[in-house]
Amino acid sequence: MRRNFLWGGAIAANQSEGAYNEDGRGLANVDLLPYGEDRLAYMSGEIDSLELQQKYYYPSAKGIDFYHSYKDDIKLLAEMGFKSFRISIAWTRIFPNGDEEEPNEKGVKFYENLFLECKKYAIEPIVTIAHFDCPVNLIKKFGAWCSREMIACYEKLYKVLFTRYKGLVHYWITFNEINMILHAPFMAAGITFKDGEDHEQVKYTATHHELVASAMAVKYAHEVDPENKVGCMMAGGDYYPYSCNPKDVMEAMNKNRENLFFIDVQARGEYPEYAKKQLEQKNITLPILEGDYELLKEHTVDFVSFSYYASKVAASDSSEKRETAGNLVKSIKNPYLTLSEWGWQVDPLGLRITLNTIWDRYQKPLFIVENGLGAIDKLTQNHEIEDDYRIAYLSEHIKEMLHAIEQDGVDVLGYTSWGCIDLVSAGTGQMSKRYGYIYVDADDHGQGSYKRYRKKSFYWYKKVIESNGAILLS
Ligand code: P53
Repeated sequence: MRRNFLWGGAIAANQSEGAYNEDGRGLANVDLLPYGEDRLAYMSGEIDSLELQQKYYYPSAKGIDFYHSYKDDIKLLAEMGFKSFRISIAWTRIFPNGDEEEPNEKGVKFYENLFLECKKYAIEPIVTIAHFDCPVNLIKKFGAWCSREMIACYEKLYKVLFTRYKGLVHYWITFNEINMILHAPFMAAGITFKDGEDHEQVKYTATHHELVASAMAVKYAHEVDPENKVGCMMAGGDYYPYSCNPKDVMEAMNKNRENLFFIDVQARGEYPEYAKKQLEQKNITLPILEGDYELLKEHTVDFVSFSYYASKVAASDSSEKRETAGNLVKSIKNPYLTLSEWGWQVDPLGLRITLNTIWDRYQKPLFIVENGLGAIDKLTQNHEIEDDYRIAYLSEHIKEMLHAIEQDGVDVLGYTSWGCIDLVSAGTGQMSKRYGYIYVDADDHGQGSYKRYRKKSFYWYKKVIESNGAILLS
């Protein structure tokens, strides 16, 4: 176990800040995801408009009002003993249209103040540069990441961040869940499709641009400050074969590669042969320019981070097997596992397995930057929340992480559980799908006092951090 293990929690700008049009902030793809049944269509790029519409309620507009309450919120995190706090930058606070010459000073200042607040409590910020955000102007102008022009806009963004926050931030993540572009292209990367377009071609074109942008960011971060550590981030969780039928094993291997492909490029610095072959077979051509391969090769990431909510199951013939509900990343139901209230499979041992898979493949320090249970909480009249189910979920998962570290020798930098303070769900737009140690009094329609209350898990996690995890193993 590392001496300075980075215990903490994670949030993202668009799910927490709110204040979507304050202090010069511009509109982003993530603002356009409505609450309700049309949300999924929007996430996947079936969009009828790039404007906000009267007929919808947009939960990100208000978030949990973190933009105004961050000082009090960070104080609560400090009370739990947080060593780290993962946040993300709202791109359109820094560059409202994405292509201005100069950044929006008010936006730059907001994050500076936030980092100073963290510093006050010796909390290390872990900063995701793009957690799904893409300025709407760049979608209209260029078609987002489908265009190479995006790289220069992203470059502008990270240059401001690395120079202005030098010394305040040491851990950076270039793109949140970079593989999510395959499953929710509009939410993850601002991608919309034109009629007749080959979706896979579009997605892998955008992917190449993101991978190049990511390598450029790594390069620049190291130039500005050799203390900077830059990581990639994938939506993790291994696929298991449904059975020992070699066909199922092969299918699981392919499914795993579909996700690991991104990290193979970011951590090893080259397109793996299997990916080149598969893209070729699908007639997909990558928009590779001279110098791209060298850049990818020379500027690999310092650490590999990932989210883990569940393992998944793959079968060569899935027709007769039941799929699980709820998650964007499809899986067949695993008969050995229970499900969360949202139909996500619960598999603590799967976290140890996933850690080992990634460690064996890359031999770079790992960081679990998301993990947690989305569940319904009941606020009692005394403002108490007895979230024993969450404590059970988290302790089982953290225990398996500790086993991976202590018994398997996996190098883990830290653990930031998802939604340490309740926030808007990315998948559903709900507030009622809660992950936090801190309850936020708000409902799915934006009604409530927005007051914060400590849950039972708050006191539990404080003890976990205090003991550096030891209380879970005794
Ligand atoms: P929610 C599923 C759907 C959307 C985003 O998800 C996802 C996933 C899980 O892989 O990824 C991450 O809020 C994401 C967070 C998100 C979290 O999972 O749908 O990085 O932004 O909130 C949890 O329950």
